[in-house]
Amino acid sequence: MAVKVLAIVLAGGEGKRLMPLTADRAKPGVPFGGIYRMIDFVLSNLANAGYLKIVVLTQYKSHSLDRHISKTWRMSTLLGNYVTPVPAQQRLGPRWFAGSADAIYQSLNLINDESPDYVIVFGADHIYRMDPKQMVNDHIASGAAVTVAGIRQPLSLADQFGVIDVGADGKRIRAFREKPKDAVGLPDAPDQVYASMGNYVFTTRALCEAVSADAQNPDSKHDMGGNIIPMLVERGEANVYDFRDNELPGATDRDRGYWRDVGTLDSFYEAHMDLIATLPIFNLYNHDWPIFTNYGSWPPAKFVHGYDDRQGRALDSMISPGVVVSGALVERSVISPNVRVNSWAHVDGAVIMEGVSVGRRAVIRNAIIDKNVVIPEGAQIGVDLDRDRKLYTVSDNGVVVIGKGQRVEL
Ligand code: ADQ
Repeated sequence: MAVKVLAIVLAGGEGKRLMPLTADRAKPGVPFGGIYRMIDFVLSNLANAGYLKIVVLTQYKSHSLDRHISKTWRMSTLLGNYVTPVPAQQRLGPRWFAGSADAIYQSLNLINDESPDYVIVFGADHIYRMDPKQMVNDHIASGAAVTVAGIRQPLSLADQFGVIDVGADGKRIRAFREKPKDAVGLPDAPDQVYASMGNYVFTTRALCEAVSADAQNPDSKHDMGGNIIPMLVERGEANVYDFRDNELPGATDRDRGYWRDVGTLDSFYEAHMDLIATLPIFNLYNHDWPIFTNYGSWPPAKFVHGYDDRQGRALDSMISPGVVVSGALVERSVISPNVRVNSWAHVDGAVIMEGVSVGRRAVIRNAIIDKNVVIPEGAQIGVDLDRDRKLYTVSDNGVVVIGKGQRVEL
């Protein structure tokens, strides 16, 4: 008999370090790569693997995320398939920001209704391609209670991840520490740690028991990485699945094993720059493992007024439908639908979201511009960072970020 699998996507993250992009939307709902939202990556990975019973647990400012899910991820219900956003129900009392394990505890009824053999619990804010079926098969073969996806990451980032210590067999997790400040490197790579990707496969009964026991513990933060995984590691019931073992159809030598936690403005920006290289570090043009989305009915992008001293063109960039580049030059940028770039403007190294208008002679350099911002004629963004710091958010690496609805001064 076929194995029954339910997928739970944790999409309640607040994404404080992505402010102002998360000022009025949940982190998994932040637009990414011109036409996508972050959550499209995990949902596409699940859908491509044939896992089509998906519960998306939302919480923080989930309105635009809910709208995107219901618009984009409507499935045929004929075969019992669904992608359903489920808001937090606060069953543990009125503590709005109880953690991800609490979110699952509150959703036990959904698990009971489906009675799956295994439950996939994946995060919603990473940019990557992965075939989860290979991880599920690995989990089933091992007989573990939980399998955690692991990937090598720089030691300097250890305090942002769950850090995994594996036994001699390379599979059983000996110790798991959530965001340790004093991590040490791996024996064969002192500048790296083995990090949890925040993606888990559980045997259903083990998950239900673990979150139920955790719910009774007043000292717990009710967090998957902070409490549930360490609990199962202590019992010797947790395994790791090495992301390097995931074989993806259509992957190139360059983008095999690509995974980015875009938790900060700089990592969000850099992940966009990974898309636009001639041989991209992350290749969106892999049709064997498509990333699905829905961005409305825009006409094709258009480039006009490329004569006299005007340019009317784009280079090393991804330009979405509905964009008009009129007499302006766009370089090294990712531009979302319905953006207008006017004559003599120069956009270089920018991530520009839907509906932005860039006025004549404006200059935008190394910047992220959120939806519908109006850049007035002659404005300069990313040219004088001291000035920008007084008006906008500027990341550690000097990327200028202008939030949705923010007014741009001349
Ligand atoms: P973080 O991402 O820092 O670390 P967390 O903030 O709990 O952990 O977010 C994990 C996922 O759960 C995200 O997709 C988030 O949107 C979601 N989420 C958070 N709180 C939620 C809630 N109350 N309801 C629903 N969803 C919620 C985690 C792991 C680490 C691992 C990193 C990898 O804890 O061990 O290394 O992911 O990025």
